[in-house]
Amino acid sequence: MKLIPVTEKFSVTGQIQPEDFAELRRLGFRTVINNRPDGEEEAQPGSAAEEAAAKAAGLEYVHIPVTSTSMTQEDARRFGEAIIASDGPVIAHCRTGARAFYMWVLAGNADVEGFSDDRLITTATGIGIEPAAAQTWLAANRGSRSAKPNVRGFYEPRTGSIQYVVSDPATGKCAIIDPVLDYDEKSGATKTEQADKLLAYIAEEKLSVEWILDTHPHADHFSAAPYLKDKTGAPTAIGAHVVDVQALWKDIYHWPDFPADGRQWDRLFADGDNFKIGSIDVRVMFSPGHTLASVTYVIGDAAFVHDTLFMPDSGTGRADFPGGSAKALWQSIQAILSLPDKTRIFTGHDYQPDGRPPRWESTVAEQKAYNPHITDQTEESFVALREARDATLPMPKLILHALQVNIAGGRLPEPEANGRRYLKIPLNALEGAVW
Ligand SMILES: N[C@@H](CCC(=O)N[C@@H](CS)C(=O)NCC(=O)O)C(=O)O
Ligand SMILES: [Fe+2]
Repeated sequence: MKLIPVTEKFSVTGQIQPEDFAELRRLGFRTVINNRPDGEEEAQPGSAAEEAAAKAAGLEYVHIPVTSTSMTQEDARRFGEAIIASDGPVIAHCRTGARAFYMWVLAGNADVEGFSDDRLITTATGIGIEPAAAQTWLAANRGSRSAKPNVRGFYEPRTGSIQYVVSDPATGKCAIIDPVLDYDEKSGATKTEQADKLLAYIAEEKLSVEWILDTHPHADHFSAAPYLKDKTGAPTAIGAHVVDVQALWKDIYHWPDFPADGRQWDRLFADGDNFKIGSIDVRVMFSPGHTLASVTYVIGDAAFVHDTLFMPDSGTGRADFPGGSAKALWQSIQAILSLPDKTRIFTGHDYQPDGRPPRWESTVAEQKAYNPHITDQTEESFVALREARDATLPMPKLILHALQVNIAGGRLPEPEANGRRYLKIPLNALEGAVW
């Protein structure tokens, strides 16, 4: 068995035998991916035998059969997900290791890990692929695809929210993430200053908006998604579990006729859904815990993690809103941290501890090393810490204002007969009063 490490988490090898699986487990692997269709040659053990051997050795097993001419986007997506889902090193094999290696590249890992073509060719050569063949394959399949989007964050100081414009430098296409509609609760006034700033940047940079995305139904501000859709014509989207949040809050507001089916957005994303911003692949990860519907958008090498992880000096988002769960939040955070160490992490809020200037960008490696809610924590200790802290936090001052707007996709309530819009505030509906 010749194992070829590609990264710390990922290695490839040629055909392995059932008796090798225990040794792989001993070497620290947690998942085996088999990229060979059954029956390529007589001596091959076959997927069923490999699966049984993996089970016996305590390894996860994933079969994604491909040939060198039939590697699809969907295969690559499943391959990438199997790596993310694994709680430790992954070994992928085919006959020689070449297909497994190419699948790793197709799944976008080489871009995220910052591998140059030269480094990929060196790795390919170690697997036994001719350098010229590797070069030709990379030119055809890696191409000029940019996986490093430009990310511009716009800090909104009233609620400490960060809004993002994420663009593909190759095509000028962009997405807006978590835009804020300004609201002054003291006077009841709304305005579009924040959203207009995003539009001004988009115009200045000559970008074209492909998506208006929310990571979750926000509890502290109104979403400006409908305003921006009016201005740009771009579709709006959110995580598919928003219907669960709608069901929960329609009761709190006593709106029996509220359509809790997500029709308020153009698209609802399920876990693992893929789409593109220009030429850059986007993957949606379901990240519940802070809310029932939260999602992370992984856009090239950048993950928009909203209120799961804050900056490493600020810990994590709270998990005590209706439908929140510290345990689910821990699991969502683990999935985010299993992205490559260099992944850029963009958080949804910054509350400026000790009055430092607002910051919103970190990396997976920095989070693992410096976030006290992560470093040396177990699920149990995190849940205890999170719940203890949540017990001290008052509800966000706008939670009752914001949810009724945000479960309607950010639309303000319909005007009454006098042409004026009114919010509805339920009394004694939420736990967590701090007197
Ligand atoms: N003081 C803020 C608190 C907002 C808040 O609760 N933010 C959520 C994210 S939506 C959070 O996770 N906060 C964590 C914390 O305050 O430690 C307000 O009233 O708006
Ligand atoms: Fe939030």
